[in-house]
Amino acid sequence: MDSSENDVARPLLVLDQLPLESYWDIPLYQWNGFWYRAYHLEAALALRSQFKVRPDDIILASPMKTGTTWLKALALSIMRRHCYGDENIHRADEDPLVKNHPAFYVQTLEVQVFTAKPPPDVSAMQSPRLFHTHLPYSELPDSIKESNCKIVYIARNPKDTLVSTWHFLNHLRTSEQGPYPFEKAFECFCKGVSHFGPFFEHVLQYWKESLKNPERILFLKYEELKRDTKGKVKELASFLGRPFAKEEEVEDVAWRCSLERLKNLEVNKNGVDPWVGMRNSTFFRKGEVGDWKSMFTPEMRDKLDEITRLKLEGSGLNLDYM
Ligand code: PAP
Repeated sequence: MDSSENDVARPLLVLDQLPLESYWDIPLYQWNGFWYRAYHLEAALALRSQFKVRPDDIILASPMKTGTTWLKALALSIMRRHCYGDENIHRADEDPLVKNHPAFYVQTLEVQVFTAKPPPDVSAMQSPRLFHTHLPYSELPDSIKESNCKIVYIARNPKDTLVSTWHFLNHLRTSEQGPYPFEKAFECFCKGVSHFGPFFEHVLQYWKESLKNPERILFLKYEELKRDTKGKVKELASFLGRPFAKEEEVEDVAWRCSLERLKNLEVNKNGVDPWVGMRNSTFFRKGEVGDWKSMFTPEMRDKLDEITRLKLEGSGLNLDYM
């Protein structure tokens, strides 16, 4: 983006004309079928009118809490691994992840970039640029949809996504407020009300686009990445045009980006993100498949499984939800 474009007027947003829902006691506004906080929506509109994509940009995309941080770390490590050199394999000193949370390097367009007024000048960034978005496919800027830039999406089973979101959003509550009732969070999720939700429509949009255009959109699943990390890391690197030459390199990237390593880095134990003020540690929790069992009653499980079955029916997508 040229700096002159920073002056482009932001589209006028008349919030009080939009459908409104209270989500975790926070107002969410509906725009073209998806739910947003006011400042995310405003940033999304600025992004749509101002972002100038490059054909070699890489856009990572996800709903909330489906593996964004892991994917950011992996894409960054794959794209930058030539900087480490063979002699640095398994050495941490050249690793940007030691100095900053992955979100510092791969910024979320509608959370970190376009919420600033004016937004930072991303045209100065070296190619290939890496960005992330939580926006649904339909709400991406046309410039991204019409370009050949690569998009990598990560999805996760809905029950673990909800539990992960519940733990994360509780960090934003005061001790007087206490944890938000899980039953209410569950009902919102089932109704489709969540940041950038409905969850299923978000996932299905990217899934359908990835089927239409597999060279351009890679669809990953958190559970598969856990089950076969090295296999999926290789697939990601090949998709990004940076295939691995040696098995050792794959192991190195998988190790650099592992939850165990990132969680225990000083920056992630004690750092705070400069955009929202969240502690970096809140982005690294258990990373377990099936953690939903710690929160769901059998009735909740049956209800969300049935919603999932109906939503995914006929799509060919399996979200490992059973
Ligand atoms: P975001 O969308 O707000 O950026 P995101 O990174 O998608 O959040 O979600 C965090 C989840 O990914 C956490 O899952 P949990 O609550 O079930 O534990 C977090 O533990 C997990 N996570 C973060 N980094 C990694 C990693 N390197 N490997 C595996 N899981 C990870």
